[in-house]
Amino acid sequence: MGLFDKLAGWLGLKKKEVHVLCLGLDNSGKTTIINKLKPSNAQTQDIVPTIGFSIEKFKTSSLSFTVLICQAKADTETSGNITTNIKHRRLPILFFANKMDLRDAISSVKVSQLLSLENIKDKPWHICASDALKGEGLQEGVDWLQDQMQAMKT
Ligand SMILES: Nc1nc2c(ncn2[C@@H]2O[C@H](COP(=O)(O)OP(=O)(O)O)[C@@H](O)[C@H]2O)c(=O)[nH]1
Ligand SMILES: [Mg+2]
Repeated sequence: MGLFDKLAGWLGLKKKEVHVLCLGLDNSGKTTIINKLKPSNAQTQDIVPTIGFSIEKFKTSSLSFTVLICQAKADTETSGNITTNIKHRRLPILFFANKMDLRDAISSVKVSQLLSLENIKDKPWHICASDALKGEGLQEGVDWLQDQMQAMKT
């Protein structure tokens, strides 16, 4: 990082850039969640099914996020490569138990039990119940992710 970039960072003009990988079943609401995190004038009105993968960006008060959204069909291969890549790193994992507004939705506690999240001991993780249509629960998750990312050295 050059001196100018560092100065801009110290002055709060330049946000720290972080990369996030977004994985989940087809139709689970990944694109809707990311879309809702963008400023309202940048949000898309019609969300179309993601073909292959999509790169999205949004900002929080102190970070600039670049999100890679993988389509679930491609996920097996991609996840394999990624798993090898991140297995030994203490990267934070944020889970959204989305579509909580649906009548038969199960609670985030139950979701974490079903996924055995308590077995994840080597990475910080957090689960939020969310309703991406209304935008509920998203901020809580992103605030957690922001704290985790800021705590990381690089
Ligand atoms: N009821 C409900 N529908 C949702 C929610 N989040 C997304 N959806 C809908 O689920 C469908 C799939 O969403 P999309 O973001 O394309 O899923 P993706 O395949 O994971 O990117 C769309 O019709 C969304 O409007 C939610 O929290 N509640
Ligand atoms: Mg999508």
